[in-house]
Amino acid sequence: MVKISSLLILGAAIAQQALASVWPIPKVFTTGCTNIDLPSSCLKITVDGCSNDILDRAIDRYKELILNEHFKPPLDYNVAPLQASGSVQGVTITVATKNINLDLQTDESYTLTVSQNGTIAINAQSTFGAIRGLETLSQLFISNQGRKFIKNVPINIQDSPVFKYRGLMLDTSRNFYSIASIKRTIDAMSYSKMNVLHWHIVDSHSWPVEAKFDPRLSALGAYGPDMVYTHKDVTDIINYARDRGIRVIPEFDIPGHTYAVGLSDPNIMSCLDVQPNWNEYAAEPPSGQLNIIKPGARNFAKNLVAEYSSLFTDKIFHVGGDEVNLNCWEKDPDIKAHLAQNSTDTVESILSRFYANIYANLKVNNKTGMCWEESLLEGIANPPKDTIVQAWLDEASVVSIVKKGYRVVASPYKYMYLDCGRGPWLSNLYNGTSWCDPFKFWGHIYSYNPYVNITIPEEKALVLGGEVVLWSEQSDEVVVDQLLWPRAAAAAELYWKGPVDEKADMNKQIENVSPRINEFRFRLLGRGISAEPTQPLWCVRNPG
Ligand code: CP6
Repeated sequence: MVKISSLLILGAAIAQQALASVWPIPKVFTTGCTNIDLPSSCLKITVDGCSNDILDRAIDRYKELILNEHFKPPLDYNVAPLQASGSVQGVTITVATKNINLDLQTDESYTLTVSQNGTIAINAQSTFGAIRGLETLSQLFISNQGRKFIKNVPINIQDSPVFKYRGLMLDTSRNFYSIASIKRTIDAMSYSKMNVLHWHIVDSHSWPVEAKFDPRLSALGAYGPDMVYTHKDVTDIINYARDRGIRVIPEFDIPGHTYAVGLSDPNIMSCLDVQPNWNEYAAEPPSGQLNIIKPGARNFAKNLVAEYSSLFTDKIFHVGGDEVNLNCWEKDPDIKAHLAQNSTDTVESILSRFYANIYANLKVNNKTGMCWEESLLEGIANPPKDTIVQAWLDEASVVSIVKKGYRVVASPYKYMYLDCGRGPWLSNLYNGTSWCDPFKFWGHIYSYNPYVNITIPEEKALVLGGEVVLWSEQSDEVVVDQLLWPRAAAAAELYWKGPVDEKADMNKQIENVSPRINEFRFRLLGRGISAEPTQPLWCVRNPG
């Protein structure tokens, strides 16, 4: 009995090895022991059943990628020449439905079979499932002695994600990111099967997006005329992401983190640019929050939600709500005057009405709201129950959010903040370490379990998934690849295949995965993503 079970475990280990370079690892797969090659510079991919522009473009992309990519496992100079017992004949894709909606219902499951006679089949319920299958197929190819092979054929893969929401947040306010670098990030997300780009597009430091309702916002709030995303740019990015099965969820962070709004309309602001004791008014300088008592501020929020609800086509609209500072409003002369006249009001009740107004605007524009977890604290905001709440303060927040009945996206900063570990950006923020130090290595990200202390199935169902987050006080397009990759891919696999077994030895599990994330890092390099190394090449030369 002992023998049989250990043989089974050994068998599973060999099967894992056989799909060495696929990231994230598919849910279920079996492999064989022959190889097939890709004989010519031509790969036939045909669609059986429902096709559409998105799938047609994906097929063209993956054809190009498979034909042009020459992925070799690192240090393969000693690898024996592979023999092929057959050749790829072609790929047939079958998609069951015409549905091309990208939302929490999108079915990303697929099956992929590679048979010994060289026929390859991808079956999926939706276009986006087929695109996930094409990505996996592309990662099965390896180069050997100038030829391309799929090893360990026949291969049978049945794959689907555990979590519906596998996101990455990019902050384009603190520093600017070119459209090319955003698209490159979307490419890398698609290579690791992530499906949400959370675009934290504005913040206190700059307003880099065109606003038709008030052109001054970008004219005065952006870092320069060449650092503005026009409506056309935004649509271009949304379409680019959608082609890769990635939703774009915009965040317009209000009422805090809004100093840049004051550059065009200081009248609707409170505690604007308080110096030098900004820290009594804001989490970081420059201070400034919308003046929640002013009709002009309410109107600003209304116009903002209206304009960007139609520009950003996703159903979900993130309204921020993080790190508001009540002291900012308590010291505001307009608010003080209002409170003197209205004895039943408080700063909290004014803020509560302001939030209610924001959520009413979202409803008018047919959006589902998303917010940072502070909106649930102290019962001020009371967002509608269908609002998605993003947890970042603590792992335990995920539990308290689902206990309140809200759906949650997990981004605990101790695991998911990728900008951490590079010290302070302002000398007066210095207190030994700063922000979210230390740096999070990929294995730490990988070890996170969003289900910790959540056992009831109904509560587990409220955990939609998670997000890695790149704040940009100290990052821009020059360093974005190194900061995101391959660490974001660690989160991508965690949310695709589910968390690792907490009861098993965590170090051992991370060690088992490390050769594969290392290979994925080299695959990213080959695809133009400047991912950072995770280990010395020595580990490749001396495995185990
Ligand atoms: N900007 C905004 C930030 C942060 C948040 N919101 C932040 C806070 C603490 C750390 C890192 C980033 N820079 N708008 C919090 C959600 Cl440690």
